Amino acid sequence: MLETKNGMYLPTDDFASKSHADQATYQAMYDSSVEDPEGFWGEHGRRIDWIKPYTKVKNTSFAPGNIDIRWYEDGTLNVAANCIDRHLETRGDQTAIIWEPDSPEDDALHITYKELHANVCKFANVLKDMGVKKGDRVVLYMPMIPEAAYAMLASARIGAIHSIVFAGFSADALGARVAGSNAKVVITSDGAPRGGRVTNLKDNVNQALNNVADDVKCLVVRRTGQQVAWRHDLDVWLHEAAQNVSDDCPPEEMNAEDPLFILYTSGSTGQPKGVVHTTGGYIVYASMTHQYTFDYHDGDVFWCTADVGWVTGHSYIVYGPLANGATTLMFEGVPTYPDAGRFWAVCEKHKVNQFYTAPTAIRALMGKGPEFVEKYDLSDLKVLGTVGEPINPEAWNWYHNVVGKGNVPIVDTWWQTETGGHLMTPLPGATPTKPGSCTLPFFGVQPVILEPTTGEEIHTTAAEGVLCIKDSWPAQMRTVWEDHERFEKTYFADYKNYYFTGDGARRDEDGYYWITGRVDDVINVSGHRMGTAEVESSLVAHPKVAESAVVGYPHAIKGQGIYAYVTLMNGVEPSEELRKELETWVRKDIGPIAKPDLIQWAPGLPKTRSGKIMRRILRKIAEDDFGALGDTSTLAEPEVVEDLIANRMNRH
Ligand code: 6R9
Repeated sequence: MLETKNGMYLPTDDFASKSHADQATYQAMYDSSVEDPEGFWGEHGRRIDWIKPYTKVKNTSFAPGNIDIRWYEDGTLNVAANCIDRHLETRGDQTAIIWEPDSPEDDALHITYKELHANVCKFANVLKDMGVKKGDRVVLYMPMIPEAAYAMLASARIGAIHSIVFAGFSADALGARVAGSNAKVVITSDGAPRGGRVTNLKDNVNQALNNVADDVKCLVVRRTGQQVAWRHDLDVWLHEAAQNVSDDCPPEEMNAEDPLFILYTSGSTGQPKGVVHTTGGYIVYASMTHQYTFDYHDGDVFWCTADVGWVTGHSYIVYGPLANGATTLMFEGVPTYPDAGRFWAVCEKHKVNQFYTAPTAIRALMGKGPEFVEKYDLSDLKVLGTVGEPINPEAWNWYHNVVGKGNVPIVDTWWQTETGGHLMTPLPGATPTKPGSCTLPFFGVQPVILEPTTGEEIHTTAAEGVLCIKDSWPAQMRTVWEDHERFEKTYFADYKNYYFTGDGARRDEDGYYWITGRVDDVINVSGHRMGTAEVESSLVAHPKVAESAVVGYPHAIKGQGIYAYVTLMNGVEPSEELRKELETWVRKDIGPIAKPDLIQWAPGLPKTRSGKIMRRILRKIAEDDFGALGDTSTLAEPEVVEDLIANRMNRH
């Protein structure tokens, strides 16, 4: 049992002594990382193999009008070589990837580093044969199969920039991202089995490409063997093309600041933006956080349950673990198939040592009862992690007591697509934890809390406000794809000289951080970021919809649910059929994760006299907390609020 003191769970002496960092080591390393970032990152950059070693470490500016972020800018390297080739001599026969398929009836795969090398090289040569060159964009729309990792690493190997679109996104969303990055090739599979059902990925790709361009090629992995509509001039089967290519492909020499990948993410305004991560700083930081946050040691089996379509899958299924020569587990399925014990069955089967998942999954499984966990031997677990949203203490305690049997440290990792890796997290051998707090910053990270309206930094230990970061860290995003102005506007304009996270936070009297949620119009549904503006623009694109406002509301499993207020066109009658139609519309337009949970027919929306929708009021009504609506005196038509309250959809 972990001992507690003042409500904090303490690392055991035994764990601390074997860990990469105990409390004293963390403190010493943290202090040196902020006092001398050049020296610190100069030293730790050498955890990566460079082709041409860097002489410059940090060259970063958050100054208004000159947002410029460079790390290791004169060094050259290849990320795939760091994730594969450099391990061949020492661990060529060690398993690099354990693949657990959707159905427990099917065999798992164990792919060694040698096999990974051959598979990635072949994949890279196939991409080259399809005309992909250094700097070209490649879009991945893939199930969780080893080929998704091969495709990422093959792109990195030849210097192509990958952009992964989560396979749960619709054909339309996929099309927009292919067009947005002007991609040459889309990589997909025939179908994607998940939870016993199959999504027809190739069909979605055909539909997406039909609307976008007529010269984008498609590389198809055979996963299910189902029939697919084939475009004879543009489609290539991987298994056929791979027969004719060599299993060796020399890695391209990349500059540290060459882009490694683009990943689209939702913001408070407009359509999702392409977050750009580069090569050197990203891989240094992904590998270092993977090692320290999870206290990963040689021989451990590491499992991150995310999808490679999200940043967590990029940094902690593929890049961080493989750069460290780890054994990383990739799971194709879902936590509740064939039953709610699947996660724990997989942990037992593959003797998982570090397990990393999202609070939404924990809450869903918690509701099914402890018996699904108790059936399995989880004694190999050494560290449990969470990511994606604040974890409520109830879920934290269940994770701690039922999964960890009271003696496995939990790391609550706070970070973002934009940050590339963990920014705040406990280290399991160093940091006493408090349920619900992401505790303290990682090396080199300087969080600050600002007063929201004045933008002044609050210097007292206990503080609450908006969360910003004072200085750069190596895996920080560098720009928005082809829109540096949007980068500056989104992250550096509201609070000058700081990186603005979009999150609110509280710092307690021990200096521990508690994320209070987004302060912008982004909602977090099952750990997935969704811009309310995106759902609104989808709804208003429907011919029967005049206007719409979307807000989040507390949801027991998902964290937040999507609540849509919809004003219909004159003469259109609300009906259950129309409600279904709108749900399907958004699902098709963006993807299943954007489907509104609740739709309220709103004859009018509360607006200021200047026509601004008062979202604060809409949030309160959606939360069923309309007793405290605050100041409504600036409303143009106060009576619309009465109607919205009377017909609210979420009643406790
Ligand atoms: C990695 C990832 C980022 C947003 C972030 C915050 C929320 C993530 C969290 C957390 C509280 C944690 N978030 N981890 N909130 N505690 N441990 O999730 O990236 O999809 O870009 O989302 O998620 O609001 O700003 P991304």
